[in-house]
Amino acid sequence: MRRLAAVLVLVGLTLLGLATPAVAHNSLVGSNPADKATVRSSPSNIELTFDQPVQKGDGLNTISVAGPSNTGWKTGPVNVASNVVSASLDELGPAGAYRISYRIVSADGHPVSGELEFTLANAGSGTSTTTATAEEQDGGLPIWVWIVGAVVVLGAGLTVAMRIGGKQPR
Ligand SMILES: [Cu+2]
Repeated sequence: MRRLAAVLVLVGLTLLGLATPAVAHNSLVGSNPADKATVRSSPSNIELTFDQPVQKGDGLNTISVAGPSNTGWKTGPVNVASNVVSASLDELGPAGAYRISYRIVSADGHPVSGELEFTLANAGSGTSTTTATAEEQDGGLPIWVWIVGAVVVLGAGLTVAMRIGGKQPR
């Protein structure tokens, strides 16, 4: 019975922990271009609208655009006007699927990132800046994953060492 109570408390705390960020963090409520939209020509600006104000600051908020074949496309400095985050966009190139990746700092100080997609119907005259955005790799794995990984590797190493040690009769 005591164990069951402990499990229920744990489940309750876990649910609370999962539910809290959704309430506190900013969430995207609209954009231009809209997610999954098809645009006739290259948009000159990207605009993301959130449900709460976004924190201003140098380098705090980023918007990047990737195109067909993992090409990168140049965006201007990120502007924050209350709950709207925007950046200018240089002319795009080939027609096809483009992806907008953003990372912003919520009103509560936590980072929020996400992606939107749009399709360019008519090719523009622009040229891509880079292949693949470095942005995405650095946001990938939180530090604790590396720590847990290191502990697992260490544990496995110790187990192997003890087994080898145990097999030797001398
Ligand atoms: Cu938060």
